[in-house]
Amino acid sequence: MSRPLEAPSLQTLCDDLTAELTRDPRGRKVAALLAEYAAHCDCWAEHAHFDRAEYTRNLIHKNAHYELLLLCWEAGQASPIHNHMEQHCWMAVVEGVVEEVQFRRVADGAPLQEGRTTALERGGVAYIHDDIALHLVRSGAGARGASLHLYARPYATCLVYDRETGAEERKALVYHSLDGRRLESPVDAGSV
Ligand code: 2CO
Ligand code: FE2
Repeated sequence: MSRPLEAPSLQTLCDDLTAELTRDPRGRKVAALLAEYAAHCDCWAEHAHFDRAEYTRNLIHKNAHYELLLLCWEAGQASPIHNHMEQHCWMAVVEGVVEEVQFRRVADGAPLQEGRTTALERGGVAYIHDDIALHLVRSGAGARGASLHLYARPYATCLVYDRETGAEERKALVYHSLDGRRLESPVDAGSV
């Protein structure tokens, strides 16, 4: 049966992602599913919570196969340089411009080597895995941005890296909202 022409709902997207990642843990169709949704849908806005203090991680859906988050970046906010704990990571921009800067470790104690920078607009999708690079993500164009992030499988901690020394440190990841509800204080991603 052919697909309806109207934009898919978040529920439809999550169902499609579950079906795809159950069938293929490598998720070869995930980028196309996210791109279609990001280009045409606005219901991610129910999960948008911006914060001047830090970028926010808003949980949309989580199961054994993946977690889908909306990340909200105020102008000038950036993540630390980090890895993805051997998991697959896709990012699809839904508002503004979101930039990815890649980094590579070259030697113990040496500064990280900066790689390519990619700026994505609405509908643009990026994929990263530890085999490709480390990265940081930030808002671009001097304005706020928002992006959907799909991690397959879910992970609750990651390693963050000092740009000058390459030293790594484990960081616990948090959620700032669940099902669209902003939490008074962030919760540990491992507790949900
Ligand atoms: N991985 C970071 C996080 O989940 C965001 S950068 O995109 O993967 O906070
Ligand atoms: Fe990341």
